[in-house]
Amino acid sequence: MTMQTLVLVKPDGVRRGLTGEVIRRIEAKGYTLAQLKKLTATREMLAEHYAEHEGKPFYEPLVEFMLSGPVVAMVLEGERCIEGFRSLAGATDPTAAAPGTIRGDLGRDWGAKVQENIVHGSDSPESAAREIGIWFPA
Ligand code: D4T
Repeated sequence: MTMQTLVLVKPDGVRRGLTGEVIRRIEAKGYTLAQLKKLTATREMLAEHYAEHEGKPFYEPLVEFMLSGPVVAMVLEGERCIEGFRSLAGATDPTAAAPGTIRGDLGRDWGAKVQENIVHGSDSPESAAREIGIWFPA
């Protein structure tokens, strides 16, 4: 089966008008956009999506941030697209993320309780399958 990954342009990326720039980088890299939609998440979706972070100090700020506006959700396809998109996105902390990456070029620390880092990408085939089920239910 073709490898797939879930990508989100988070509320900061959508608010700042960076959706097109993120898609441009994905397409320029050569991955296929299999599905795309704009939506506002619910608390239920985020509780599932971020279950691994429940109880951490940044969990509540993270959920509030992800509820603060619409996101653009995408399913990408392509050989090794999970690691490929993580490489395009760069490190979680946008201050430390390498220049040339989405977070390194377009993100910064705004002094908030949670890092606003523009995009999310699944980190394994298992996460991708689980997350695609949350954002694109059958
Ligand atoms: P996502 O999941 O958004 O693609 O980001 P990462 O895979 O790079 O990071 P993550 O799941 O570890 O964290 C999810 C989300 O929480 C924010 N965060 C994370 C934060 O504000 N402070 C922290 O210490 C960590 C670990 C950033 C992304």
